[in-house]
Amino acid sequence: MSGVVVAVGLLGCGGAEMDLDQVDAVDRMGQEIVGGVEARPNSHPWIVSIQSYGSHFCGGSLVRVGAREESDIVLTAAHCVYDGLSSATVAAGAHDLSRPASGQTTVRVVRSVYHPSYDPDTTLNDIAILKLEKPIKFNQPVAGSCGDSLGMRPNLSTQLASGFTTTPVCLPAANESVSDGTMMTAAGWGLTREGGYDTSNILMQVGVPKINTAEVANMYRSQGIHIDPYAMLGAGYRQGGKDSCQGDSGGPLVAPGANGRYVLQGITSFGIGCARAGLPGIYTRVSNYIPWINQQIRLYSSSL
Ligand code: 4AZ
Repeated sequence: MSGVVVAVGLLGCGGAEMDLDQVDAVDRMGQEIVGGVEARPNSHPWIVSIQSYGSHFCGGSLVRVGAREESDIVLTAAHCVYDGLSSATVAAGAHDLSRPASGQTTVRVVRSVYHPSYDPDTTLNDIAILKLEKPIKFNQPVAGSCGDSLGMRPNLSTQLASGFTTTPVCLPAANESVSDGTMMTAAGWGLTREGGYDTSNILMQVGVPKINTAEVANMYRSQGIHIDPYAMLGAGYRQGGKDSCQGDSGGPLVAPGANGRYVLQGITSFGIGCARAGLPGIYTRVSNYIPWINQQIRLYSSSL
């Protein structure tokens, strides 16, 4: 964990008793969301829970490594792996970690590689890849695609029953930028309140708009933290209340791209506290790292 990282949470979780209509799916992320809510199962089919001895500690995202409908590469945050991994596994296709569903797969992590310029003091370049012992098979609706979410294509609801649970997220174009105000969705099993003790068993999500980077830099400058405009992006609300938190690190921050497919614009990285006013969540700006990501995939994937 970085020194500046403090526990944050997806606030105001809905609880497992909510019915599906009240649960925010990724397709509805443009709407007003009060705190975080339980994710509709399978609406983040690229998300994985990274675990040590079976306990969740960070999130990650499955990415496509070539033409095959499987992947052995997960993107996560460098601070998740910087101190080394012990008996690390990833769970894909998961929703309630306390009740593994039939579509859930757990695979061992055989290697982690963090960005060579990752700086644990400034959290700059907070990105890493995990190589899995064996590839996780996709069961997505459209071969060769990425970023398909049930939430955004409700007519795929029959796929839910047939186990549409694992799909790679799309990567942004190199240096692509996200417009200020764009609504994005962060998801994870992290703390549901700042200072909380247990991470969530249930996958939660929260909608957070992108905030202008100069403004984010100003907010964090008063805390002595430098926000690099190429390497980081900030998302959240000036008044606080909705955010990612400790344990969500490494997980996805997605925005719909052209054609409606979900693009991994951010990797949950750090913040001061969780959901505090004037201190939005900071995410690794994935579009700054496309050549590095592609190089790691070529070096480490066995599925190419
Ligand atoms: C953490 O400690 C952490 N609000 C992750 C995300 C945020 C803060 C802390 C952003 O892993």
